[in-house]
Amino acid sequence: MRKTAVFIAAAWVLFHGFGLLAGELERTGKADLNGDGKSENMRLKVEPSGKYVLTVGGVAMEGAFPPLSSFDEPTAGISVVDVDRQDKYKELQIRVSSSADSMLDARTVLYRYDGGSLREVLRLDGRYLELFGNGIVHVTRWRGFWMEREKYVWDRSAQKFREVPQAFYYVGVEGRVVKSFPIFRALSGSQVVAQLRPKSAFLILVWDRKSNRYLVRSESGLVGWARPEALESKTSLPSAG
Ligand SMILES: [Ca+2]
Ligand SMILES: [Ca+2]
Repeated sequence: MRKTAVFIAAAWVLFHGFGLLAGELERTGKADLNGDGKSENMRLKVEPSGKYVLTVGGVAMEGAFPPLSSFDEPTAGISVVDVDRQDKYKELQIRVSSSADSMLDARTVLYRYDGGSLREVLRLDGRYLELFGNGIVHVTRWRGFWMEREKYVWDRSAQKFREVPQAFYYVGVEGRVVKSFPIFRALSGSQVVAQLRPKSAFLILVWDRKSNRYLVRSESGLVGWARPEALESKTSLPSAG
């Protein structure tokens, strides 16, 4: 893990939530976001509905987070991150999450402030963001029994993030067969490689995004594609639930 790169150059301005029963969450901070040597005042106000107002250097912007599954003990935070150390800007990250599920219930938005306007550059719901400071970010999403990892790169000329798609997404989760199910030769079609035997172990290698199929290696070393329904209903996966 490249832990040292996580939130590099980040300065958490205010972080912890407070336990108001109703009403808004408010966070304030001060930082130079556009590299002109002068600090901007920053303020985030979030309503329980998820609507928010972000004010930076006198520029106000309204937005909305998708509702959290629980607004019990919500936290809100603003922080300064550096997407790309090669440019003069720093980005403002705003985030709300609930105590119910800190990953699924996390809403994150990155903004860039150029001195006159605020622009959204990345929005993540239920996903974690890792910044490396060189324009590369990793976005991680919990998919029930595994973590999907996506890569995005900051395009300097277009001033936005672009995804770097992968052929497949690494899963690397072991499980055990409860009820027999087939693994298939191809992503589509019905040519069966093997019927996995009850109580046998298997390894899920990768996921194909387009077809939503998982490549599985059987206990005896055969490889084929499995349907997600089979993995969800006919197996025991250690991290499920
Ligand atoms: Ca400034
Ligand atoms: Ca920068």
